[in-house]
Amino acid sequence: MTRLTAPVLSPSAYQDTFAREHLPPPEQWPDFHFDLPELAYPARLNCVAELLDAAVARGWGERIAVIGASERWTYGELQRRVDAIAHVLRRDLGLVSGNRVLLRGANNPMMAACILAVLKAGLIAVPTMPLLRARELEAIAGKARIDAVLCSANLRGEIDALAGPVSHIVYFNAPGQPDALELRMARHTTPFAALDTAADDVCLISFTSGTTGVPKGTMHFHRDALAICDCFPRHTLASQADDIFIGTPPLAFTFGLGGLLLFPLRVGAAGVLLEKLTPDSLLAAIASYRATVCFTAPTFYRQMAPLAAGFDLSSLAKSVSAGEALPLATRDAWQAATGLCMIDGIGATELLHIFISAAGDDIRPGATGKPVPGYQACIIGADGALAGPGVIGRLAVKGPTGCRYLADARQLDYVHDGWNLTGDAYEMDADGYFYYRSRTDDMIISAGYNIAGPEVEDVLLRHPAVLECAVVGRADDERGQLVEAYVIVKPGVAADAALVRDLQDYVKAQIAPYKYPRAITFIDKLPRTETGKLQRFKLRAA
Ligand code: 3UK
Repeated sequence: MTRLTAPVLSPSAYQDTFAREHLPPPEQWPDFHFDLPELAYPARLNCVAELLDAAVARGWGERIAVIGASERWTYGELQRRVDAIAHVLRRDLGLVSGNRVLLRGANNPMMAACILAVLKAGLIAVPTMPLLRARELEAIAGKARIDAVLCSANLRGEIDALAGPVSHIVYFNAPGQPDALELRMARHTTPFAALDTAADDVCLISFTSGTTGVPKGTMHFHRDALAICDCFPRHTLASQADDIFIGTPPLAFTFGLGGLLLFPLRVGAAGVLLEKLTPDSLLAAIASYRATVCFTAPTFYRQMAPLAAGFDLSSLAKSVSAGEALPLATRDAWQAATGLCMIDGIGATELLHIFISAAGDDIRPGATGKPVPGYQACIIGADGALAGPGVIGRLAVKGPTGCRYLADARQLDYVHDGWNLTGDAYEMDADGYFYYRSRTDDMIISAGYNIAGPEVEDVLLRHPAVLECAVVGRADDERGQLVEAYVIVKPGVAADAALVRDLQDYVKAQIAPYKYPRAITFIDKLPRTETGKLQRFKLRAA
């Protein structure tokens, strides 16, 4: 359906008009709402001027902004590095405003400085995950028409292997190398004045960690980068200047970009940026950096829970789980191990960050929560009409951020009637709490019954033999689909026919028997994306 009000954009500050030209047509945009006073942004806005320059002007120059494995930069020091990199990009490389810069690096302070410099200079950041290969990078570089690359030296292999020509490639974290970014930066010691961008100039093209198909680029404005800071962390998480943020999501994933960089900067707090974290090393890092807020995925919490007793986690006040559904079994295990009541939150690359969540006394275990202040959500039933409490339907969301795919017909799938449809099947209760059931296309339909895989997984995860599991629908002649569980057993457990029967009986005793897994396959590893998401389609195809 076409809507009557088309969005009106303010004049762009960009010389290179690629981003504006490749936004979806206005009638395909979601509605945007700025219903909180803090979301009333001025028409000209550079998010890094706000997050960094304004922070220093406010007197936070000596506060710690980012912490890495071997460095600790104040807001002032981060600002000087960001300015030097911005000079390199604009003066040395001659990039013009609106050009796209591909970024490649793991979580570390230089990667953060590079992202901020790109935005401050009026260029558009295209961050990429460290594990991507040349083929995948080429697809992204082609689609976003990359003008330059900033790459961490230890990840240069795949960039050197790129087939297409990129005019500028600069390597960072490369001290001593002849053409390192660090050497170029040393020649620029003057402040860089942030480009006076329009609040609705695109600053970020984030490619979805999508499980299938050609990657989708989601386009976000300068104002969006601030809007996510002024919703979830401000209202739900209630983060403060003395917080120390830590966690695993890559900066190239908007979960990590917000949670480990933008959120701390917005309130004068610090973000710890560490590479290659394991459950063990993250616990050790929380203890040694005295972190107060942790962001990671449910499986990571599940793996950390049994190890937690060995670490001093007394500094940790808040733990945020996102990226995938949080099983109740995992919530309980983490709370038993640490005393912390997990803050679950659903976010999406299309919406930039978390839009439904709950913290503190508002947490209702089993529910993701309620719409974060600034956002609205509802459930759309099979008939396309609004569904009331107790009915499973498609989750629809709107707020200050929303989906704008870079030149992609799939915009029509994600946005309907001004609402963002995330692809999740959800249910609401009479109090307005939202309960995740499954991805819409992962709902298992077996012999006429609708079965949500995550519900069966949650039961299996409570069985003492189960380390991890995934439940999917396998095609079946008789039942349409068959409930199939893939199970990783705990060390020392015999994965045999007796255990299969035991697991099946265990499920039947706790939820409606028709939901029990008729097939159980024991495996060593579940297929996951770099952002920790289970790739159910790979299991279904197995
Ligand atoms: C799923 C969840 C249940 C859900 C993300 C926080 O995950 C993020 O973005 P992606 O684009 O994936 C979005 C999809 O992931 N999901 C995320 N969180 C939850 N399902 N409970 C949750 N708590 O299917 C959603 O549609 O990779 C998460 C912040 C920023 C993000 N980009």
